[in-house]
Order: sequence, then structure tokens, then C-alpha cells
Amino acid sequence: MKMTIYKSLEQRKKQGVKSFAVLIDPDKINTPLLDELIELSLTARVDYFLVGGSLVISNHLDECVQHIKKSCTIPVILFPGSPSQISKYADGLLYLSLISGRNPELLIGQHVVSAPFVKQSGLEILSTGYMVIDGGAPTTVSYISNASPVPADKNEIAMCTALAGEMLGMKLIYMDAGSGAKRPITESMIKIVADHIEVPLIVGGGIANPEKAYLNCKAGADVIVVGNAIEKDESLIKEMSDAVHSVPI
Ligand code: 1GP
Repeated sequence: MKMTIYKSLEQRKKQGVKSFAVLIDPDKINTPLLDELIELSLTARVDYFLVGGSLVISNHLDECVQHIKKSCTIPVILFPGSPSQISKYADGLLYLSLISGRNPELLIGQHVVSAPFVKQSGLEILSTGYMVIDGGAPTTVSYISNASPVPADKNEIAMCTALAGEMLGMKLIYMDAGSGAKRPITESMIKIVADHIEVPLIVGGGIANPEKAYLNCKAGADVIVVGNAIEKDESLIKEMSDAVHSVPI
């Protein structure tokens, strides 16, 4: 039987194996570019594709996911900016609750409205405590979510938020400085969060070089997500993936 995404994440965490995920925004990609990205990702042994964005304006989502699925076996996980960003062709869905914010719509409201539709999709649901951390610039996610991020130097707030999310039953914690963040999340914040939770920890936002990806993993991140830096320089896929996979077990 095929191992579920969550089982594999749990197993990798237990073994200390780190994962590298490439974020694809369906609005920013066309078929030739996607083909190139898939090719590079296969060579680089990328572990997951995350597909989504805070705003998906076009309706390319299904097309984009189907194209990836027919080209390779790298699992596709949806990272939706809104409940409309669901594609049944993906493997899993980060079912995000914005636990760092105090906007009831993004904590539970939108989930209630879309629950039957999400259930029907047949996707593997990965309940995720989503934490936006201040990355030094107002990002789309902080504007759209109408919720203030955790201040970048308030490590204890981040730790308590993640801990509460885990105790509420969330299966993953995702700390995000926002796409294109000027300042990525500090290693000290990642470390204190990682030290206090048992579920896999995803970290993303503004990770611009392989060194930072490596240091984040050393600090305790289990999955590193990179979008922007790769859009600018695709050769970083291999360097980043190698850095993440070189963290000693
Ligand atoms: C954003 O964590 C992701 O939600 C990735 O951010 O695009 O800055 O790599 P970047």
C-alpha cells in the first residue's frame, strides 16, 4: 500500500531526515517553465511540490497539478490561499488554520463553509497550524489575512502558539515569513519551536540561499519550502536540495 504523505513526514522526522519542497504558484508559471522545473526537481531529488499562492487569479490550478502528476512521482501538496484553491488531482492538502492571527474566518470560518467540498475531494488532509512570522515587509499573506504576524524577535510567542496548535490536534506546524520576505525566520525562533513540539515543522518565506536552508534544518526545521529564490534562479533548486539533504542525521 502507498504510504500517505503524513506517514512519510512522520517517519522522516523520526529518522532525522530533512525534506525540501519547491513552491509553485500557478499564476506565475507556464507549461515550458513547469517542465523545466520538474526536470530540475527530479535531478535535485526534491521531496515535495507545494502548489498555491495567497492569490490565485488564473484558473490554472487543475491544469498545473495534472501536468505535474503526469510528468513525475513527486507528491503534490496544495498550499491554498483560499478555499477555492482545491484540485482533486493533487495528493494532499495543507488544511491551514491561521493560528498566529485572530481572524476567526481563517481560524475556522472558511473551513466550515468549505468542509463538504474538501471532504469530497478525496485529498489527504494535513491539518496544519499556520503561523505567519514578521518578515520585515508586508506580504500578501499578512494583508489578505488581515492579521498581524508574530513579531520576528518574539520567540516565546511563536513557541507558545505552536505548542497550542499541537495540543489542539494539528498534525503539522508551518512557520512562514511570507513569500519574498526580506528577513527569513531566525534560527533561534525555529529552534525554540522545534524543541517544544513533536509534529513535523515546515519553514518557509524569504529563504534565499542554501546556507540558510541548511541552518534552518540544523535548528530543527523538518521541511524547507522555497518559492521566490527559485523563480529568480532555477539552479538554486539543486543547491538548496543538496544542502537540506546534507544535514547529518
Ligand atoms: C511562502 O513559505 C513560502 O508562503 C515560500 O516563500 O517564496 O519567499 O520562498 P518564498
